[in-house]
Amino acid sequence: MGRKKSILIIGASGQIGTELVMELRRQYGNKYVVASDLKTASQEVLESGPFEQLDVLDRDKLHEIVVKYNVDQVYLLAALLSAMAEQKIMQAWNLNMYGLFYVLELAKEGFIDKVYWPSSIAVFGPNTPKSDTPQTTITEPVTVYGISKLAGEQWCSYYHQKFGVDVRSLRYPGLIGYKSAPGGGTTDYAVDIFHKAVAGVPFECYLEKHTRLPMMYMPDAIKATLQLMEAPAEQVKLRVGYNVAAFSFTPEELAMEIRKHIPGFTINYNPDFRQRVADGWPSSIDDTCARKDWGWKNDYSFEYMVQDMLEHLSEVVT
Ligand code: NAD
Ligand code: AKB
Repeated sequence: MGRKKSILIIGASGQIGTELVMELRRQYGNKYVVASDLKTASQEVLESGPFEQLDVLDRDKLHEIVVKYNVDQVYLLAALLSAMAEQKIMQAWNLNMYGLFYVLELAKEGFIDKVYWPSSIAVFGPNTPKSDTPQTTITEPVTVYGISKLAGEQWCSYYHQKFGVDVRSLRYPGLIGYKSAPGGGTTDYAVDIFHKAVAGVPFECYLEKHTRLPMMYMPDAIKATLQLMEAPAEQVKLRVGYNVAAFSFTPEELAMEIRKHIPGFTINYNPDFRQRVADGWPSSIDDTCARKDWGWKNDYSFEYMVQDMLEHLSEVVT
């Protein structure tokens, strides 16, 4: 596509990064997509293009990499997610906030043209309308992660309004994929359950059976991300995170759907501290603004996602 500058992904070895790097490389060319993370990456990522070991909190090294590769876009994925952040409060706040500040500052100083920073349904809280949660509503999160995402959204909006930084954001729901493992969220059960099901072992769920949460299949999340980043600036009317939605389900409904393919699969429930986190989140999301502003539309249904996950994970097991 005639790129002269590079795209940098920070936190590239995580659940989203592992897939996003490969899709960006497919679209823009391997050498123009620089993966970076504290930890090493998958073989596929390491072998197909540049990789840099980077702690996003090392401001000098971040600057050095941006200059070295002539970076004009940054996807900042490094964060501690909800369950982990409840255990490591200060570490989560430092990473989730200062990583963002350092990238926004580089954009303000003219080193970067465009920034992607993911937010989450965690910006909402127990006082938010639970079903069809609107784009603009009560946001009173009661988790460390949610507080950091809400503050981050406001900083994105501030840097856009005050300094013209082109920063874009989505409020992802729980993401489900078979290519990479999730890293410490409350919605991780919805990935782990598939691995247990194909291994033929029972699944112990840390959420109770009726906990309904919004979720999305990873190909849709990647599509939404790239669509937002490619949208003409005038269509990106919100510089806080856009609500995006696909489907919602409870652990019990997910187990029932899996049982259509693996009849002997069993689940039991043993709720832990993550139940409180999930109880504060919406059960479904209204994403009208994303649909209207830049044409978002999900492709994958709940039923298709379950079938596709099981097919792909079974190939690995057999
Ligand atoms: P993840 O935990 O799987 O990956 C995060 C990556 O960041 C890891 O590879 C980790 O090694 C890296 N990292 C941690 N500290 C770092 C540091 N100091 N410097 C550089 N890299 C560092 O997370 P994910 O699921 O890929 O999520 C990516 C982003 O999307 C996060 O901001 C998260 O809040 C957001 N998000 C994810 C989901 C989801 O369901 N996966 C939902 C909503 C929002
Ligand atoms: C988590 O559970 O922390 C994430 C999220 C919804 O932000 N998956």
